[in-house]
Amino acid sequence: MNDLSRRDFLKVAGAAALASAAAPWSFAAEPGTKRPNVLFVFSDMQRAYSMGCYGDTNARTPTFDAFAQQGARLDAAMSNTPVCCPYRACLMSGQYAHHHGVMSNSVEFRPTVPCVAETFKAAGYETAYSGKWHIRPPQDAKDPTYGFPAPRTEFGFYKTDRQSANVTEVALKFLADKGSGPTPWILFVSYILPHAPYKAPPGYVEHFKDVKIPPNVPQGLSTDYAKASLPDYYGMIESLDVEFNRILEALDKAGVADDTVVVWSSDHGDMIGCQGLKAKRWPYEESARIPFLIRYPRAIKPGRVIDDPFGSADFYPTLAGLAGLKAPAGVDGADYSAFLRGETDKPPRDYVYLEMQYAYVPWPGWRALRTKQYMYARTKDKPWFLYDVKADFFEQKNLVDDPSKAALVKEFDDRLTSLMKESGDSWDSKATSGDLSAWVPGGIKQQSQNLGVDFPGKAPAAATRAAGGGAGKGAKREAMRKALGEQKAAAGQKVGGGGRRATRKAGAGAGAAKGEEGE
Ligand SMILES: [Ca+2]
Repeated sequence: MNDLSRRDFLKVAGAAALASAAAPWSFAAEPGTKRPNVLFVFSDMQRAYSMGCYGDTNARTPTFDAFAQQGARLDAAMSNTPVCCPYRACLMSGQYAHHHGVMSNSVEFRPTVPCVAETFKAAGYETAYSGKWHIRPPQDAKDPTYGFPAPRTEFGFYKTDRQSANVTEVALKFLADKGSGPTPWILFVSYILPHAPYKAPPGYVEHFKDVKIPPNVPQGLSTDYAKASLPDYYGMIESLDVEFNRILEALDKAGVADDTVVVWSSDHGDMIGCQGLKAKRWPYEESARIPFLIRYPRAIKPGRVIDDPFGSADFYPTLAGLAGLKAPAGVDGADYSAFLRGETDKPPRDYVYLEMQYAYVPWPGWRALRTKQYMYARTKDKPWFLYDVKADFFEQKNLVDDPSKAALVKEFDDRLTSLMKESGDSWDSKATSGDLSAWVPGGIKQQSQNLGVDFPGKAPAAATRAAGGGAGKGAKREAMRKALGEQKAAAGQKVGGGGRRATRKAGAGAGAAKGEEGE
């Protein structure tokens, strides 16, 4: 450790307790030592700006906030394709959607590389998975789980279960049985919360009665929608904070916290009225930017904050790198492990490439490029937006038509075009399986999930009227009733209910569940 890093460490660590730990992170990966365990915990539909450690004063997240101080907080972690199945396929394979095939939900996963659990298993790791899977199948023991245990085994629990405790229990049992054993392990824990429907477990929503609405939520329908949704959204996140604490305590009890790489992240975010939009599949920060907190006392400096872009395709090669393993050739992601360990100041890439073929904008969707300072997105037809996310956190000033930024827009556009080409993506990229008829031009998914704003493609007439486009109160009431009614209807559904049938449904892809639950 050089003097500079020691000074930095002491500055951030501060507390005597940490100082007395003799900076264990400086003694990384000695040859011949046991490889670290990996505990990857993630939620569903949790945007980065939803926790105290990410600056959100609405949130009550003491465990996440303390955890962020114990490791690194990544401030530009992005979901390469911010919707359920594409993200999960990306997480497992380290490949972009146009390579692993899952460009939308309900599409067959066709990785052309060994997946993350296969790589760890081949290196002698024990593997385990608990919670929402959503890459079909697995339905029974013969179905592939890409290196994880078969379904319905003790540590192969593939269930979309809104009772988070059920998912946690499997993890706690694993940590008690295997946590301190001689074999290194990799455990994924996958929660469905805070996914819509917005319904917090009992006892939480009361904490968020005075929730503040973000400044990029337009007045009117969008604000009403955010007010109706956010208290439960934050309540669900607080309940996850409690679950995560249970897991961390079990890890401590097993005595292997220093020997384990622990991550908290999410598959994508949720607009909840920001920009006048709902849900995900959007290139805006609330949809595409995800939390990523990582702790590994033997190699990652506590309290580090990283604003370099880091994408979900990078997770697999990076976790492998932290364990001294190598992801196979053919993954699209890059290995950030040397950067996270502080061995270099330069990350392997300075951008994240984002793609969404099946988007709420007209076919064939959008592509985007996130750098440390900017987010640039375009549709096939034209540039859509350029935001300076450093200066304009809530993306309220679109620079794409600003004459003084014309050269910058062109630079981003050229770069995005060449990245598309380099990686073999194109505006003609199409999924090769699954029923995607709802997404083709004129399909029912086009131009939905908006609360009356204008975006590429024409907004539905009803929503335009409701946003104040000349219609009366009746139309507005109707649009609000519809927006909130969809939520209530979804809340009333039995989701991933229980037993064999529910497990099959959860594993069977988006077509298995109604409405947003499938995403
Ligand atoms: Ca999701």
